[in-house]
Amino acid sequence: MNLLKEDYPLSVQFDFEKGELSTYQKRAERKLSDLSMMFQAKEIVKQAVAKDDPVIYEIFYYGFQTSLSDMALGVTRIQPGTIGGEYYMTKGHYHEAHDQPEIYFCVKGNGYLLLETREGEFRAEKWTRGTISHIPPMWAHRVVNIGNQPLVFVASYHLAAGHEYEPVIKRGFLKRIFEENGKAVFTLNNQRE
Ligand code: S6P
Ligand code: ZN
Repeated sequence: MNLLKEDYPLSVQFDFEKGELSTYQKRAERKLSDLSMMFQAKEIVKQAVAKDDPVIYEIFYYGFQTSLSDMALGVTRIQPGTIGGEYYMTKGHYHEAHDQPEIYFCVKGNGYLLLETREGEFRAEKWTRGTISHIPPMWAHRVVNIGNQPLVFVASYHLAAGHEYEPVIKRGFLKRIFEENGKAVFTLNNQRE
């Protein structure tokens, strides 16, 4: 095989202190305004967006593309906090490609990985530092930070997976997680179509 420059091994560094990749190709920020449809308390969200539109999470990306393969790393750092009592979380998505799984590795913080199929199967995986979860194909996935520090996780996936957000924007997940007297409480999402 004739190796091209991109076909050689490559390593990147994760900074445990900061909870981010030291080397990344792209960094993205998701503010409350990017997530306004996701939270239950739409009126409170509107006010908070008008006031200071806080950053809910950031993602640091690194893509490894060789002549035969593509893999990506995404490090997500979710800030602690609630809006209308509901914990900060990622938007959540399905993969466009129906045969694409993903690995999530929680490296900092506490929370839940919520998973759901289009047929309505639902799972909530409890996360503490060190939990590694396999997300099978066809399961939507969202991470919720229920702690009082940032929750950081590393995602490993194929770029070919693609992201589909529409169904989650429309339906949300079966359950939401609220803070009640310092505890995480699951409630049924009553805004489903
Ligand atoms: C990509 C992977 C993650 C998320 C990131 C943000 O397949 O699952 O890198 O993109 O955690 O979540 P979301 O739902 O806004 O894409
Ligand atoms: Zn994904």
